[in-house]
Amino acid sequence: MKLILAVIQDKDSNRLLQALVENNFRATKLSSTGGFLKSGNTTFMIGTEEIRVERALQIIKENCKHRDQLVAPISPMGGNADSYVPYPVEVEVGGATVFVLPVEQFHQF
Ligand code: 2BA
Repeated sequence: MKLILAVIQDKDSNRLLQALVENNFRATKLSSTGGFLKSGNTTFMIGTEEIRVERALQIIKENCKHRDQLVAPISPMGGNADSYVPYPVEVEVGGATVFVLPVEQFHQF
């Protein structure tokens, strides 16, 4: 068994959940926060047989889009002013950031 952890954008989360359920995947949707943008994103936990991992990755790919997002400047507040960027910067946010982990044990009590 494998555990897929997928960090995706909130905007894609309902569509992805629906597609996973339609394809008989079991998934848990968690609210998460990206360390860089410090804004909300969504993390999916998907436990599945190894043989179905490729199909799950395909569904994630089909339902999650790259988008550009503006990062507002943050005051250095006593930090190093050399690295301070006084204007908003555009970053491209994935798609999906996906980890596939081995599952040592799986229990449902
Ligand atoms: P955030 O950490 O909020 O990052 C949002 C986007 O900002 C990233 O998109 C990337 O384009 C940019 N970014 C992140 N760190 C950066 C840095 N040090 N310098 C310049 N730009 C930077 P993605 O790479 O698509 O990541 C989307 C979200 O996926 C991340 O949100 C984070 O929540 C998660 N993530 C990405 N890589 C991860 C990792 N190695 N481990 C855990 N979570 C990760």
